[in-house]
Amino acid sequence: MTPDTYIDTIQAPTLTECRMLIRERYGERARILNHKIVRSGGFLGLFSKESVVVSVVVPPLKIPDIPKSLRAASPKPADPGAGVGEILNQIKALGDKIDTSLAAPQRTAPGTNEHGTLVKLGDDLERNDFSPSFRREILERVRREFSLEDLNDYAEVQQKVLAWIGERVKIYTGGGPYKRPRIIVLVGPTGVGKTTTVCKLAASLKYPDNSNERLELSLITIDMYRIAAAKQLGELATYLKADFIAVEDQEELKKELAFRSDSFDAILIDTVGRSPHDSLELAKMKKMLEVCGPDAEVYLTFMASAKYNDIMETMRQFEPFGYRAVIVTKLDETKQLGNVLSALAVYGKPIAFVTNGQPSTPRYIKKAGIVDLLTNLEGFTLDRERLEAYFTYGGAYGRQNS
Ligand SMILES: Nc1nc2c(ncn2[C@@H]2O[C@H](COP(=O)(O)OP(=O)(O)OP(=O)(O)O)[C@@H](O)[C@H]2O)c(=O)[nH]1
Ligand SMILES: [Mg+2]
Repeated sequence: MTPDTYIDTIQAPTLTECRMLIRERYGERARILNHKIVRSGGFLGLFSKESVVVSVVVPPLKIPDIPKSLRAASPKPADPGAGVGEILNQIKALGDKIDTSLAAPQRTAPGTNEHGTLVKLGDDLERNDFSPSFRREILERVRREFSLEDLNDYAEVQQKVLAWIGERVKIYTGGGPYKRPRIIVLVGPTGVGKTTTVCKLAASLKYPDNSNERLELSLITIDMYRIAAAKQLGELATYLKADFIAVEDQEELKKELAFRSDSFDAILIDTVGRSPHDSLELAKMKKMLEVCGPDAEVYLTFMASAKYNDIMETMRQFEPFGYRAVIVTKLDETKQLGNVLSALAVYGKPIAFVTNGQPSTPRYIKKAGIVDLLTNLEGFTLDRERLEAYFTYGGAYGRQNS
């Protein structure tokens, strides 16, 4: 590199604005090497703003010994040809200085004509663990519904994509009016938080919102051998002045349910965690739960951090239980939710609750809400008011120009 060639960094809210600044400052001679998305400002990770940092190679005004190809204004990666070795070293050093945790891809992927927005969007979706087919579907729709010019507005593309993702997820609104007693059953793989969630549900049912009413609850576990579960439920039952019993088989469950049919408002049943691969045990448990009757509200419980394929397998294998909705646990343990949202979109199963903390108190369980779920997506800046309005009244994110 000649002594006068140097690297500059430009920061602006969007890539388009960076380009304008570069052109203003250097005309056509500066070359974009890479761009990265960075976040700045904000409080506790909230309200921070994304901006784009572009690094450019600025050659001297007279550059007789630099190959012609390097002078092109198009943002191709640096040609590692004659005389640019040093530039590459500088770029490397520069790369270390820029926050790469939110690194965006090259605007134009090498060897493709893909618009930078599509490349970045694909990356953002991948970073959030959306399944490959879900990502493809979203990118196809963006290609179809956005003009090349509109693609330059990444914020707007994001809002629409958020709306489309939200459209694919159903929130459980069902239930009520319930037959008394309500029978609530939680099934799911081992260790996902079923027992803890039963406790949270019981505690929130006991003291309904905005009411002085106190419900009569019964807690039943069919997990007799799990001392910890029995202890957890037993202690909660004492605290809530609820009934608690452990049953061993279908006969016993049937008898105990019949015995309780008149005296309780709700019966919550905690089940043994079962691997979705253990078809035999799953079939046994399904048989046992048949005595709960067709009105029983069965919920499938799984963890937010489970892999997409595992969630798909779980949803498939537990299908025979006729679960009405899912409960997604341990939202506090992951920043990615695309896995969950993609699987829910494929299965069309509604989501009823999310849990977000170990303590067995109602504070750590919430009714699921679309915009809340979308808020969990990393790298997406959400216009909450607009999305809330969209999901309440519909319409604002339809096809462009229609
Ligand atoms: N971080 C976090 N941990 C949770 C949450 N819910 C449950 N846990 C923890 O997950 C672990 C397993 O919880 P359990 O309620 O015993 O899970 P389970 O599904 O009943 O497990 P098995 O009965 O063994 O299948 C415990 O350490 C819980 O404290 C949650 O929302 N967030
Ligand atoms: Mg348990």
